[in-house]
Amino acid sequence: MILNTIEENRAAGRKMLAVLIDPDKAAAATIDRLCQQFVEHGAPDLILVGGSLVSADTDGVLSDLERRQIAPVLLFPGSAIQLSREARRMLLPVLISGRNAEFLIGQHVAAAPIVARQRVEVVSTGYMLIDGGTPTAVEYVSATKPIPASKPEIAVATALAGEQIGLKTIYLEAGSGATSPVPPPMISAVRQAIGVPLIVGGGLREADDVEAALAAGADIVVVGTAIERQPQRYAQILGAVRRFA
Ligand code: 1GP
Repeated sequence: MILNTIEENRAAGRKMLAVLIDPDKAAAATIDRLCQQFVEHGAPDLILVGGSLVSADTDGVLSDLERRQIAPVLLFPGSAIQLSREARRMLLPVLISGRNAEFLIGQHVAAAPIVARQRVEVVSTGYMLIDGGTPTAVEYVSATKPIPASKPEIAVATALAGEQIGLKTIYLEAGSGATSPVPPPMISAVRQAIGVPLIVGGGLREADDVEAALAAGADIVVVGTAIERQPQRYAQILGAVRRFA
C-alpha cells in the first residue's frame, strides 16, 4: 500500500520526490524524455498524473507509465471526470483551504462509487492552496481563494483541521507554475503542528527551492513544470532530495 510506504519513509526521515505529469502539458515525446532521465539518474519515488483541467488522454498516460514500471503512479485528479480505469492508486485532494463545497465533497461523492468499484487505493489529502504570487489554474477552476503566504497561522489551523477530520496527508500547494513556492517558514509551522506526512509543491524550480522545502519539514516535494520544460534539471532536483536520505 502506497500510504504505508509514505508513512514509513516519513518515520525514517527518508524524503521523497514526486514528479507531476499533467497529461495536457506533457506530450508523449516529453514523457519519453523524462523517462530517459529517470533511467539515467534514478527513479523518482512517486509519479503523479493530473491537472486542474485535463482534456488529454489520461488513460493512455497512466497505462504508459504503469507499463514502464518506473515508480508507483498515482492519479491526482482535479475533478471526478478525470477518473480513469487505468488508475491503481489515487492522491485524492480535498480542497480544505477553500470554501467551495464542490471541491470539499461534491466531486468526491460523484467519484466515490466508481473509485470503490475500480478498487483504487485512495490516499486522501488535505489540499491547501497557498498564494504563490500569481493567479493559478487551481484558484480559477476551483473558484477558491488561496491562503495568503504571509499567514502561516491560517495554514496551521487549516492543516490541523484536515488532520483532525482524518485526512491522511496534507499538501501545501502554491499552484503549478507559481512565481513563489510555499514559504519555508509556513512549511515549518505546519510541520510542527501536524503528525501526518506533509507534501509541498508548486513553483519548485531549482535544487535550492527543493532543499529549502525539505529542510523546513516537507516529507514529499512535487515538481512538475521545471522538469517538464527542462528534463535535464531532473538530476539536480533528485540529487537535492537524495542528500536528505
Ligand atoms: C502542482 O505542485 C505541483 O500540483 C507542481 O507544481 O508545476 O510548479 O512544479 P509545478
